[in-house]
Amino acid sequence: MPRTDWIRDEIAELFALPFTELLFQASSVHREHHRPDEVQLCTLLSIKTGGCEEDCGYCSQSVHADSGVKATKLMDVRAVLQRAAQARDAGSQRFCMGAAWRNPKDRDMPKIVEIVKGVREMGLETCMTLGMLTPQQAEQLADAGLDYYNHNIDSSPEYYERAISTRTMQDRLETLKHVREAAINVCSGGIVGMGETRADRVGFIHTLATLERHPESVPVNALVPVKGTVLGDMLADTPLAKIDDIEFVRTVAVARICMPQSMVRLSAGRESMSEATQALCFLAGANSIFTGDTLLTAPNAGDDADAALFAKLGLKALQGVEPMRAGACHKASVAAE
Ligand code: SAM
Ligand code: DTB
Ligand code: SF4
Repeated sequence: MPRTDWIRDEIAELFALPFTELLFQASSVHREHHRPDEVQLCTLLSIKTGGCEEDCGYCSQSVHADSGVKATKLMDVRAVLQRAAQARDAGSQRFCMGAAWRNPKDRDMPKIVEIVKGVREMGLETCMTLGMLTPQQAEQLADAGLDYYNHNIDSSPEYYERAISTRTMQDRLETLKHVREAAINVCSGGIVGMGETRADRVGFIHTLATLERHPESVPVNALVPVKGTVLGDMLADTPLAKIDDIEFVRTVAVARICMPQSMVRLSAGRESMSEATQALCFLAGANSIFTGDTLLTAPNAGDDADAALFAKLGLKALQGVEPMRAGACHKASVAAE
């Protein structure tokens, strides 16, 4: 089991290493646990867009933002399955579905369950991100066969309350607990470049790396600044607050060292990242990306750009990780207790 007793000072020391030393350490850890030439391909679909009552300062889908994103209803099961088939045919391994909800209502659950079952039957790993869950809802998703649940802690506990006021970090951790207890794999990460300090980035990784079990997937998003959101507008007014590329790569490297077995996903923000920065992220231990032209509402790098980058770097798509690996193991250990 990887260590979960990290202290903040140790993580700060990793951040402060000479860049070449940090990358060497991260790359060495990466090679012990993963193939350095393989990257997991995941596809995202927004199954319910906009109109969210939460006030996350980065998000275009909040009713508190003036971003121009139109609210939609939950998509039909057939339409979702069509998009999943396209993703599978384009070589994606995991289909991640997001809903702009504070939490799903119980009346939404039958449709969500049908979607999970349908996507899974196509041979794709399934991931959902629907906001906060009750223990019962987590069980329903587990029974439907959901492989992963994405629920980000987003930043340090200290910075969290500056970015969001309608829920707490503790609420987030509660949902992660329900997901773990239902034996669904955990996907949890956050956003870098929201104007937070390095100490916040230390606190962010510390929170994830000291969970009882590390998340199986750790998405590291670079803020996509959206006009009309609090943080998007703040960055437009104070361009110096924008994160430096090297500091972003450092964050990926430290996440890799502190959570050696997790898949570290280079998530939002790749569209405006240079090939060289992305290459450094892969060297630092990122081994998963979102494919396609769109994330949930924001643009993504796109398949042509990714094919060109993979060809240049000699990277290939990771094939066939056994879904529910960690969850199945956890369920067995819970049953044995
Ligand atoms: N409503 C659900 C929730 O908050 O968990 C699911 C959808 S929410 C859009 C999923 C994640 O997307 C957020 O936790 C955040 O990390 C990321 N995200 C949202 N807007 C972003 C932006 N503008 N730039 C980067 N990441 C963003
Ligand atoms: C995650 O950490 N990143 C994805 C996924 N989980 C759901 C979402 C990125 C959203 C980027 C902004 C948008 O598309 O609106
Ligand atoms: Fe809603 Fe999720 Fe956006 Fe926050 S991040 S406003 S919870 S959709």
